[in-house]
Amino acid sequence: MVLPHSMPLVPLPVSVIVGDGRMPLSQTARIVGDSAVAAHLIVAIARRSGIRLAHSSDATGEILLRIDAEAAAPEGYTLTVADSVEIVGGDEAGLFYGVQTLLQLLREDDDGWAFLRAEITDAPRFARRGVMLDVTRHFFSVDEVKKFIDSTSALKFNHLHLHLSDDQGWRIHIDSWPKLTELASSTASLGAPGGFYSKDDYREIVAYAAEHHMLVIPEIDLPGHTHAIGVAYPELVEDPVMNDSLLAESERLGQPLPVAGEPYLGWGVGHSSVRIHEERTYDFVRDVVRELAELTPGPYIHIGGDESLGTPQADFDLFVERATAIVVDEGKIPLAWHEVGAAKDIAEGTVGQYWGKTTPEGTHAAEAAHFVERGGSLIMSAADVAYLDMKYTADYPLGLTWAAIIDVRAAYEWEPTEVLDVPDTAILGVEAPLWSETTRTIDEVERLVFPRAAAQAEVAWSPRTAPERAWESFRVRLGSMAPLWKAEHVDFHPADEIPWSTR
Ligand code: TNX
Repeated sequence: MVLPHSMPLVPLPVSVIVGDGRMPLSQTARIVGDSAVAAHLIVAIARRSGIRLAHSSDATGEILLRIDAEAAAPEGYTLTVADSVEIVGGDEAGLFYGVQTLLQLLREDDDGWAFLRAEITDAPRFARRGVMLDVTRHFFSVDEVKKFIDSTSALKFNHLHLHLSDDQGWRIHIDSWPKLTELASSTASLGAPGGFYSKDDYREIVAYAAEHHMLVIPEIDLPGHTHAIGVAYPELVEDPVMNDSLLAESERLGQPLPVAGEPYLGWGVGHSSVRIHEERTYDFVRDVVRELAELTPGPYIHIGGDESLGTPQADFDLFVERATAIVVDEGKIPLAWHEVGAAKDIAEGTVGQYWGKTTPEGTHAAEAAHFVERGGSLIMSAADVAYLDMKYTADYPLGLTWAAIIDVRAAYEWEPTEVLDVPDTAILGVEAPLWSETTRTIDEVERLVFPRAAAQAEVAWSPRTAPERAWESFRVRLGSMAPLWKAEHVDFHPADEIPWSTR
């Protein structure tokens, strides 16, 4: 009998027929086909096994890679491992994902390296499978972001949301407002060094992401989370407005309070707002959105909209209505955190990002639903399951706890279409955010992201009703990712819940 979790694959493919035994990886095997994906496969196999395969110079070889739009859905693929390997992608992305699956089938046993035999047909459930990296609370270099792209694209994530501005710093150069990076980028949380991306740096990230079939979504958080803008351009930002939770948390954590015009080193939220009744503010928003749109091949610009706690509701509504319209004017689709759905006249088609809990509280569900009423759709980032910055256990050294303590099982066991009362078709997919208040290095980021991002990858990719789309199967399959992560130097949290395998 074939055990349900007998193939070490995450996310679970649509259909897997387990084959008989293994196909040894021979030093002389040659790869035929599309060169970008082939080059990627050669490097990845070499890093895992030390065996460096060659690219075939003619049409013959043992590992065949090709694209056939008739043979598989967009982003889908078929993969056969028998006496040779064949991967047929429905498109480039599909071929890339087929290669990721093949790398999971590559295993070392007592007889050496081999591919497990299988016949797989696969395609994603949701078109949008995202991760977010907060580069404001702590800054991560271009190379670190590339490493993050490597490790998340291997799980078939196809969007990278970069949170580029917040109270603690502005991280992308804007030609028309140069003081943003000159004066407001050099610090981060708790005195950590800051940093920013030049436009060339940013283009390099976008291009690298594209090679890994990820679209970059830039976020400029507005109208709140804007203290840093005021460090560069004081005329654009109101004086800080304290709230009780900011005061209490700053006291508890021994963090400084925000002071107008000075870099903010704490991580309290809700104290800042741009000046909503100044026309200059909208010149600023338009310039920033225009320059970001020029750098962004993907359709979305994210304008934030969360936690504007000191902003009167009428002002907030006015601002987000104007800001979403500006994004549309500049040729992009606005994306915003769910609070923006409180405003009646947000631009039609604005996409909302829901970050409330799996049981919605207060006005969150109604705000999210309003995006759908305006012809938009939703991305699900339910904070009590999908937030990668929550602690695994109460005593875990990294992370926060405000939304929940999220062990791997909790991260896995949720259903994105069952949180809100909207049609299933309104849900574009899932995004797992990593907020970086507590993560000073990319290794620390990885320890929060892995393995829980793999849970979100499966929620977003795999068919909802497959028998193996269940915790008991997942935990065993997840355990088999350890040797792949080790080979790629991905730092992961070896959670007790998972039977980690060594090869
Ligand atoms: C809430 S989620 C925030 C962020 C924090 C995060 C920490 C959201 C849209 N806003 O400003 O970094 O909590 O978990």
